Amino acid sequence: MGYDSSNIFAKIVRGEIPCDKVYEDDHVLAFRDINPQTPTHVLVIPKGEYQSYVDFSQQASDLEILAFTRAVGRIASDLGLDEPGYRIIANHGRDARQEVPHFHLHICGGEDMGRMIK
Ligand code: IU
Repeated sequence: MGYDSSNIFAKIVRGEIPCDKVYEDDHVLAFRDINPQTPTHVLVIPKGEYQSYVDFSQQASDLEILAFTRAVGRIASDLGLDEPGYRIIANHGRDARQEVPHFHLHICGGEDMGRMIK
């Protein structure tokens, strides 16, 4: 199944739907999750059309991957999460309950999350 450009994050990237933006560059957009699971909960997405982690990691250009990877750490730092720490999560597919079919990382922090994945 191919990428469905009608998904909500595609609309956010195109500026058709607003978001609570925390970071943007040519390749990356980050915004606060509408239903935060932790005191700080930010989603980081590539602007390119990738449904999943594997699509992104296999199909994106080196520049996109570098920009994305660097942005994630920088965003977490800018959110003040380096200490006492944060969790990065990517849900892939049904069992992980990926809801939005545009690759995204969750940055979660601001409380002790225990050892289990939220
Ligand atoms: P998931 O990894 O696909 O399961 O996570 C999707 C997230 O997108 C989830 O945490 C939602 O709260 C979040 N979200 C959002 O921030 N804004 C939206 O308009 C929609 C979902 I729909």
